[in-house]
Amino acid sequence: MRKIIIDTDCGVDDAIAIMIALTYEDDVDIKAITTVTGNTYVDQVTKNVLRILDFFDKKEIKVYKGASRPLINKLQRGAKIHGEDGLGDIELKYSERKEEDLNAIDAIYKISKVEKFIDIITLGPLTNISIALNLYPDLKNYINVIYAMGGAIDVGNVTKFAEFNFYADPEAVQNVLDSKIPFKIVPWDGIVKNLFFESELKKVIDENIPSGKLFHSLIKNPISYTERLIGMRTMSLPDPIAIACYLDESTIKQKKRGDLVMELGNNTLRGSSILIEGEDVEIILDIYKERFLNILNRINNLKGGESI
Ligand SMILES: [Ca+2]
Repeated sequence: MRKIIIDTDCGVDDAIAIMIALTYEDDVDIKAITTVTGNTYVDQVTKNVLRILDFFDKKEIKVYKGASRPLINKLQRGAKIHGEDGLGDIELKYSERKEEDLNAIDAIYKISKVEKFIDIITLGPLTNISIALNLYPDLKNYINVIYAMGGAIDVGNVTKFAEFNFYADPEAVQNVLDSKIPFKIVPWDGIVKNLFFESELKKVIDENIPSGKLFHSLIKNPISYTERLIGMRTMSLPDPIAIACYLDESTIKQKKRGDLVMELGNNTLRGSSILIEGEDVEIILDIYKERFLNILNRINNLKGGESI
């Protein structure tokens, strides 16, 4: 069984990605969920993860709070597409649970060292992983792969050139690249091609069961936001696609290898990931949409607690 840590800045699509991961409990052992500032601030991110886990009565999964800000960049949060609370401001009960006493950075090290070997799936900025690698240089020996939603090869979503997770903390990404830990990325470009219509998501996820109700209330805010922008009731699902590619590689339609260099200068390219000749990074470029929708459909099997 694969042992994983999910590192997240839990917005709407992270929450859906976590829900997908919960449906793979026979294949993967979620050793921890670690949190980081990104879509929203880390305190809220941590609360959001606990809210989602509580809903599905997964209180055995431990949550560790991580970095409150990027290494160098000024503190900033993601787009309002995720609402004020990062989860689209839905009425989802707050947990009475708290995160663990241990912080995310120490947890990543400790769990990786004990478990030998761990897969880390990152759905937010790479700040926690970077600090952990800095603090514990031997950590790299205990990680199989870092599987990241992040980066942009051609077109970004924050600037013309940069994708949010990598843009938010580019030095952290460069630290991870320098560590030479096997690194696989699902960049924005590979995902942007796949906008999902609300109507099509309604066919995939049953609105009349608790897990489906949660799913559809989560996507409401991003879909309305996208409608205001482009006039179509659609949304992108970057984190769910990234975790689906990790959980079931047959989702991947096209990938290639290369090296990445982060642009770290204070210029208009800052935070962009530049593809150069090399072999170090696997870049997932496209997916089979139908296969992904089948994976998303597993959310219907999740036993939710109370309906919302
Ligand atoms: Ca995210």
